[in-house]
Amino acid sequence: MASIFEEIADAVVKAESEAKVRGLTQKALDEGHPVKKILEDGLVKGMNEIGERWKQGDAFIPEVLLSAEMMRAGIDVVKELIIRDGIKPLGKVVIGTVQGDVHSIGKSLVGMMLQSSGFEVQDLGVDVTVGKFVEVVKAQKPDLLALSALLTTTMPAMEDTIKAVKKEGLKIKTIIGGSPTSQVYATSIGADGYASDAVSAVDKVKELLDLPPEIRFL
Ligand code: B12
Repeated sequence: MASIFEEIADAVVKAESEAKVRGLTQKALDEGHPVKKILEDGLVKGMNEIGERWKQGDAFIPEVLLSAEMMRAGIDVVKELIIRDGIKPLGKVVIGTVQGDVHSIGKSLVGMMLQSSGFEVQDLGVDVTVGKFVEVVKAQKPDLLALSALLTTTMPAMEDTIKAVKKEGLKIKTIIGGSPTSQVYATSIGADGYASDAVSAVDKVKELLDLPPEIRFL
């Protein structure tokens, strides 16, 4: 018989309904299992599995996004306990698509993968002005700022944002991505990192924050 953790992971992968994931997560809590185990062996495990399938070409983006919704529903159930148990995120990330650009799918995937790997992610959405990025970074003091651009015409907004954040003297790592960008471009605008897809983005963020590659929730 499958364990409750396997059931949760399976429900995230299959993404039948949020209610099912919520119910199973609550059941695991009622049975007295630790939140960390519910996260690591259930919700996050399921999310990682769908991420792996996508990487191998065995799952498509809508399926990944749906599973992410399932994971979020489960996390909602354990949220208060996460805080109570003092489970700390690996770091805080602010992500957004830069000014003038409304492409959201890749950015959301990156944010979601980071979240399922244990980072606290604040997604500012699309068409985010330089001023908004600076304002949020000043207020939230995240460890890392992640910028997405899908248009060649909006790439310069990445440079403007990085320059503006640095000008404020804020100590923060930056990573960029999106199809027209590259490592060469990242270096040229002073970004600390670049990644070509959501899975390698997680590895790169860990590297930038000096975290070991295999680490999950602290
Ligand atoms: C869907 C789409 C749209 C949708 C967006 C809907 C949405 N909610 O996102 C709509 C219809 C709104 C749209 C509009 C436009 N689009 Co459009 N769009 C696309 C399309 C078909 C797919 C993009 C996508 O979602 N890909 C799937 C995701 C998963 O991939 P991704 O975005 O590349 O993200 C991955 C990586 O790049 C990386 N990544 C992404 N962000 C980040 C961030 C970080 C920090 C990191 C580390 C990694 C990372 O990881 C992601 C996951 O693996 C592309 C063509 C294509 N095949 O790419 C054109 C494309 C991007 N669009 C294009 C254009 C021109 C436009 C318009 C100007 C069209 C018009 N004339 O109106 C408008 C611009 C609107 C605006 N101001 O932004 C061009 C851009 C050309 C260029 N190089 O400048 C493309 C390439 C199409 C083309 N071949 O001409 N578009």
